[in-house]
Formats: sequence, structure tokens, C-alpha cells
Amino acid sequence: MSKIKSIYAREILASGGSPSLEVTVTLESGAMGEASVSYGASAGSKEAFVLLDGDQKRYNGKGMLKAVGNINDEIGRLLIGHEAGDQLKIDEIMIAADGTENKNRLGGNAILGVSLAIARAEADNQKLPLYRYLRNVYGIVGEIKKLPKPMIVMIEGGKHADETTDLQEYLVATIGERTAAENVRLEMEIYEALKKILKANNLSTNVGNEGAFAPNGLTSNEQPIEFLVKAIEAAGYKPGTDAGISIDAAASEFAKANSESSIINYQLSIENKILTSEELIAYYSKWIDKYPFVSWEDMLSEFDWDNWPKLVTMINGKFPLIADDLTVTNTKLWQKAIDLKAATAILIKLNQTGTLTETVNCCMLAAKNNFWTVPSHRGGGETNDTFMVDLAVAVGSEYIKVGPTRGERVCKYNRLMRIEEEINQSTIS
Ligand code: 2PG
Ligand code: MG
Repeated sequence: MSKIKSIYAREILASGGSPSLEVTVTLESGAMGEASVSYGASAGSKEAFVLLDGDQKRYNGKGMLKAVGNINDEIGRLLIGHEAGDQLKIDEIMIAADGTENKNRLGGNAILGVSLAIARAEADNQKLPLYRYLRNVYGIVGEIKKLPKPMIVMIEGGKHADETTDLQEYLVATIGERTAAENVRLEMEIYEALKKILKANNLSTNVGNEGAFAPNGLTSNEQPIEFLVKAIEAAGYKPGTDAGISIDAAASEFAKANSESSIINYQLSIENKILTSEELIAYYSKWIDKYPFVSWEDMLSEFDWDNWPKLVTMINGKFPLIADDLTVTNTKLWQKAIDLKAATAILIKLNQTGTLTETVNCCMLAAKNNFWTVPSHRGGGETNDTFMVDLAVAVGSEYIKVGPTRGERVCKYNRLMRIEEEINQSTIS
């Protein structure tokens, strides 16, 4: 172990062109770790607070100099001199110093950047790949048996693109045993096949926030599913055997009267429909036996707790229902969802909760209940940081959810393939 010598943060740009922050940590041994923080476009209301400057003269109020200042001043003073390998204590110190439920004093963005950079610095100190260090520090025993499979956003709409579908993401997830590199190849061949199919249907192949196609002029929320099934076939693969379909509706974004106390309705604008929760579930139910689904995510609003269990019942164990905005990588909300049988898998986003330890605890709770974890990129402000991939490998996640193109997305798949190479080499030697 080695003690923390310095912590330094700076403002950087995230994928959407607005700021984020990056943290550099050095240890007394000379080891070093860096991390940057992402944030969402369709964020859940209970996520850890993203502290923005609010100064309209800089970046329309979206600067991160306050969060940067909190790191360079208060957080630095608190943590310099502590053992970097004491990750649980480090996270605890920051949570206690912040003192709020959602980290709104120091900023979830500030706390997370430091939490991740310290883990990287100690991994460097111990000369371990990050995923191995994470397993050690959180006591995850045994050999790494599997790598996460890719779940790739192929068509995006909702809040991630203009004038497209009401549902936010249509994804292809690989099925079966294959190497990570082969899984990535299969996905990208399907992506190429999809491009041809969209062109043949006179639809644009411009991409949205996450590097997925975002065509205007789609006529229903179901149409993209049909295109994806065709693309899997056109690429020479078998739908349901080699690859299947996932959907993230991000339903909080098209819910009307969306709050804990009101009756929620759902507005499907491209189909000119307003549906109650029951009607929306009935609308989805028509798809269930028609397409080879791997998972559904956030098909109802984060405030529609009463109806999530009904959806789980309707799905009847055919595939997992993933909670994202509903549970925001928060152990308490995840436990509530498990108790109420409201969801059967959880999306994991480091910045939703704001420390490494809380994120890993949430993953452990899923593992204890035999539910999938799916670490995910963010829509609005993603960075080139690949921490989520090491986390997925360390905790044994089933899938990682990331877009297909743009540097800040493909770096995640490149990291996954590199980890695979590293694991193979260490098994051989
Ligand atoms: C989601 C994510 C990522 P955002 O809803 O799952 O695809 O979107 O980061 O905008 O919340
Ligand atoms: Mg989501």
C-alpha cells in the first residue's frame, strides 16, 4: 500500500461538448491514477447530484469549476496522507464529509472522480490490472469465469436524438459462448447490415448521442425492432440464437404527470397515443412472443412502482426486466425493487451513486439474488474513461451497454478485448 500524496482535478470536455472533470492522484510510491466522470441526458431523479457552476457566462451554466474546486481544496485536504488501498474508508470519509443524501454539497461528480482515480492509483502501485485490483479490494474470490457480453445501442431515439421514436434505445445483445472479440465483431457486422437496411428504406444513417443510428421518419415504436431482427439475419446470424434484442424505453421521459403522487400517463407521440400504465403494458405484451428479446429496461416510469411488478408478471421469466432510473445504482432502491419483485436485473452507472464502494455493493446485492448487472455508458456526457468495463469484469456482469461508434464508446469495447487478451496470456504463461 502507499499513501496519497496529491489529488488534482481539472475541467475537461465530455462527449456532448459540455464540461466534465478529470482527477489525477499520485501516491508517495510514485504510482499514479486518473479518472474522468460521465453524466446522463435522461438521468433518474434520485441520482447522485451533478454539481454544476450555474454561471450562465460560462458553458451556459454547465461549467464544473465548483466541483473541481471542491476536489482541489476540501477533498484533497481530507484524503492526502491516507492509504490509497483503503478504498472503503476513503469512500466513507467523502460520504460523511458531504453529509447529504444525494451528495449535493461536494457534488457526486467530484466525489466519484476522486474515488475512481484513487482506485486506479493503488492498482498501479500494486502493478495489477484494474479489474484484478478491484476483485482483491472487494474480496471477490475465485478465477474470472466469464467476460461481459456486448449489448450495443443500434438505434436511438427519445431524449438522445431529435424527432425519432418515443422509446430511447433499441439494442442488439449477443447470445451464447464466444470470445469477447468475436462478440464485438458479430455486433459490428450487424451494425453494418443495419446501415444498409436503413438506407434501403430511405432512412438517414446519421448517428445520435450514443453513436447509434437516429433516423427521422420512423412510423412506429415497433419498427426499429423489425429492422434489428432483419439486420441480424442479413449479417448471417440467427436471431434468438446468436443475438437478440434489448430495449431501453427510458419511459420516465415520455411519462406525463410523472411524479410519486400522480396518476401517470404515457405519451407515444409518433403514434399519437396517450396510454395508462395498464394500456402501455398491454401495448408491450404484443411484442413479447413476436421478437427474440434478451432484456427490457425502464419500460415504465421511475415513479410507477405499483406497475413494475405487473410487468414482471407479464414477462413471466422469459427475460430480465432491467431497472435503471427506478434504482439508480442505489442499494436501498435496489433492495426495494427486489422485495417488491419490481425488477429482475439492474443497470449500473458509476455516477448514479457517486462512489466506487456503493456501486460495487449494489452489484454484490444483485449477485446475491442471482440477478444480472449491466454496467452502462451515459448518453449525455460520456468520456474516454473505461472504468465501467473493469468494473463489469471484476463483478462478473452479464453484459455491458455501450454505443457502437464514436471514440468515447468504442474505447469501452477496445478495453474489453484487451482485458480478454491479458487474461488469456496470464492463463497461458
Ligand atoms: C440510459 C442511459 C444510457 P442516459 O438511460 O440507460 O444509455 O442514458 O445516460 O442519458 O441516462
Ligand atoms: Mg436507461
